[in-house]
Amino acid sequence: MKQIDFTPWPPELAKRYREKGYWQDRPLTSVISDQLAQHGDKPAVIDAHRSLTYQELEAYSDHLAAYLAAQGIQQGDTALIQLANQVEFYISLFALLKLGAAPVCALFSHKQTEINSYCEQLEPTVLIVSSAHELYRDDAFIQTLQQQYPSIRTTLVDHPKGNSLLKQAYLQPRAFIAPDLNPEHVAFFQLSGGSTGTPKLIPRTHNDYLYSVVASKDICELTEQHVYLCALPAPHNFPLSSPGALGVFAAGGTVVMANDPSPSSCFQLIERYQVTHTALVPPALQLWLQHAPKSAHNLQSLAVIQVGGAKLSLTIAEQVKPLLGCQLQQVFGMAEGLVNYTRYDDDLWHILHTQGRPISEDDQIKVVDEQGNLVPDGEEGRLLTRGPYTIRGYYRSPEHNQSAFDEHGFYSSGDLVKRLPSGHLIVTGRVKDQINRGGEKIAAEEVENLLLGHPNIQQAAIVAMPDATLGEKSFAFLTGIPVKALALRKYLREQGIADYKVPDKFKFIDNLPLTPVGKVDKKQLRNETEVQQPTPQF
Ligand code: AMP
Ligand code: DBH
Repeated sequence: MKQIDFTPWPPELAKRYREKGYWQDRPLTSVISDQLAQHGDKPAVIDAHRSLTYQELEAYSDHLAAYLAAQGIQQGDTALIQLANQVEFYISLFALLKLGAAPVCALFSHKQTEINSYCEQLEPTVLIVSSAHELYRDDAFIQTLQQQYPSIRTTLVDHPKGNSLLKQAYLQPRAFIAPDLNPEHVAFFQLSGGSTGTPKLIPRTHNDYLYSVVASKDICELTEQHVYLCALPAPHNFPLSSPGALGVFAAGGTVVMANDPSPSSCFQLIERYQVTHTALVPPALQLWLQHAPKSAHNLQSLAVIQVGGAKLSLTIAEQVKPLLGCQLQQVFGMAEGLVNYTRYDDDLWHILHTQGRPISEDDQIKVVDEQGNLVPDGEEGRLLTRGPYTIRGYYRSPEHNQSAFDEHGFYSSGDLVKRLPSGHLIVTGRVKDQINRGGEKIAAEEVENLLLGHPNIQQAAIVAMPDATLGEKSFAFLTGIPVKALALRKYLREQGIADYKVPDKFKFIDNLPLTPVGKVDKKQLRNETEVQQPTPQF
């Protein structure tokens, strides 16, 4: 039987995680199968077009798994899903999980460059995509992928409104004979925001992910009464697992899917389905705060808004209760593992000022200085972590793993934090070469490499510049023969990268500033972006 590569936890830690009951040796799909006896008839998930009970979600994912098995897809294979926020996302994810064919779930905003990189790394056997995405409006891109990656045997395209091969495959009853899965093995791949040239894949096992989901569900006290609005892109680790849709399923609750996190998409759904919980990035929360006071929709059912993905400012945090009438929960997580939550019974200061504390008492945290020495509580340092649901290595990236993990297997997230005596963390900055554009992560190197492909460009350095709404925007400093920003945007779009990765600003300069050791001095460039900002007028 083929097995998907991943870096295992050392046996003594694996033993501990089992003994402490974190690893249950159960498949990730148990989040739905466990509900069938008691909540089989309850709505599990609702989108703009349909509503599925737990029984239907289980049956449809079985049918689709049986269909794929009949096509020769088997345990140890890999797959790629690119769907919008629609019930088919969970049907497809669960079908592939049941088969033991590990999918990567691309964000809907991803384009050729990202999809090619995932296919290159995974050699998937299955593609499940939506014709609502510009890449799949016709067959051209799919054919290119099939030629380039002969591993692809089955492609199922969904059409949002009409019938589709995907819908036929899951609606048509077929008996599914489930293979024996090893919950220690890879269930699926998460996406890293990354800081390198190619987007790294994160292998997550059944055991580690299920633990993070169930423990998150318990921290957030979810029950079958709760209704969760999935407003962020469904594959993202936050709305999938913190506690996200999987946590809501594990509690027997209902997931309502919004097309996007805007107030115009979400407020009506909150009222209509009496939504109790949701998860937002800070810029979306800001829009909600602006629109809620004048909205005709009744938002009273909302009990908790989780906010994470990027740093939430204190002034915004303070407005949640007064303007939305619900509890704020800060969440600081990463697709690589570690997730921190403020707890409902934390005092107000910790809820407003910190990004929470880890899920597990076995989440080990080190805060270190540049030499790797531990710094005392309350002082800023780099965050290192390992634990029962934090990966020990990226997929097939031995070189990058050398620097991303220390010799004791601690993952270096690239975040600067302060730890308080209570265990809460405050995110104070970042050392990784990344821009966090309102929760959407941009690996500077990936976009710099694309820009270097332009004939006029000699050098490229992308840094974050402060932005009132998004927290950060991206600023590209370039050397070479000047090209207009419009032309550079067009060039990058032609390369097929997600729109959010296209720099917000471009500037040609004579030379990039260098540090004493001769590396591009991004700190100086960041200072330069602040100079560019208009001074606020009072
Ligand atoms: P990724 O590794 O792409 O899943 O992105 C995770 C990163 O997002 C973290 O390492 C942080 O840099 C950032 N992040 C997530 N949540 C928060 C938060 N609540 N506050 C500040 N930064 C955050
Ligand atoms: O930004 C993230 O990646 C993130 C934020 C909140 C995350 O992965 C999570 C919670 O699980």
